[in-house]
Amino acid sequence: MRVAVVGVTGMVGSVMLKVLKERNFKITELIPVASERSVGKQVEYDGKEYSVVGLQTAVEMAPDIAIFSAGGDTSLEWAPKFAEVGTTVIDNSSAWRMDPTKKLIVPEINASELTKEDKIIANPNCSTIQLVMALNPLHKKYQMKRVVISTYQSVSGTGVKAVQQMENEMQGISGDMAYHYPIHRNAIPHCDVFLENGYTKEEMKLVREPQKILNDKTVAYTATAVRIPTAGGHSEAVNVEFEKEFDVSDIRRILSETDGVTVQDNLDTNTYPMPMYAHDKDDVFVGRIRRDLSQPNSLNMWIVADNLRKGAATNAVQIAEYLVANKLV
Ligand code: 2RA
Repeated sequence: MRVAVVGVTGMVGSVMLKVLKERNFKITELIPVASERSVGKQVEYDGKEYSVVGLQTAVEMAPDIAIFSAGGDTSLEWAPKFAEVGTTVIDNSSAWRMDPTKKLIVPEINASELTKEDKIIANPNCSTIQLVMALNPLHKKYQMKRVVISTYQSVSGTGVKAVQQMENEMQGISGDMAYHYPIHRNAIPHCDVFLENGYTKEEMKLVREPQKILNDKTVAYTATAVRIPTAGGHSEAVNVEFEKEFDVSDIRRILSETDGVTVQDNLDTNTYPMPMYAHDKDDVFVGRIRRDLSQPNSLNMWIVADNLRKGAATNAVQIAEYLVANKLV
């Protein structure tokens, strides 16, 4: 496969290369793509050096697959140009996610929707992916009614500038600010931009994307997204109300048997998921599973995953693997 990685110099882009190598994705030619200011930089992949090229050059090379992590504006402008030359685009930005003509894919849930005609495929938001990985098997058996999510999101979700701000503040160094406020020893209830309805864009992703991925608009979602000074991954406190009565031990069994999900839930040994231990892993970790004593048919759980891996790069590579395995590219 001739594979372009667009946004190769960013945090997700570098994790993308790592995951492609780890999973031994069969690449005959890697095309590292970045903005004009990075053209010519050298990128090492699988023991070989590759020169970064610009977007127009990459389009003219017509790769089989282009995995984008370069922001929504770049994707809106350039994904269609790649598609026109026959490239299948897997995009990590929010640009195409809610477009009714585009598929929003978590391979373990809805990869079977994909066809040869899908030339621009949307990768869901990181906090959405880890959420639906846990919700999907439970929804199938107990039919969700309403989901309340509070997220505790790593600074790595914002990018290099935010990680640097946190590290500077930890060392008492002043520097560029990725956020309006200090993040060290703080929690900022403001991920992405505010909308007219008082939610942030990040929160509305958690309201809308799960309905599309699980193909069920009858389930109501609400969310509060908070940035906290961690570097390992995103955490979510999730409350789910089901239509049907459930047994907590059956919830644990279902999650334990779900590919891509690891249950870490033993209060006797203080076992529960934490971002520090989810870092650089591909599974979605679920713990603190317990009945919500305040209302019938309701459950609380805690979900943690590495937002750069299953939340972005690994999910995108898994989509590419599915496309190749099913001869859709
Ligand atoms: C964040 N999910 O964490 C968003 C974008 N990566 O900021």
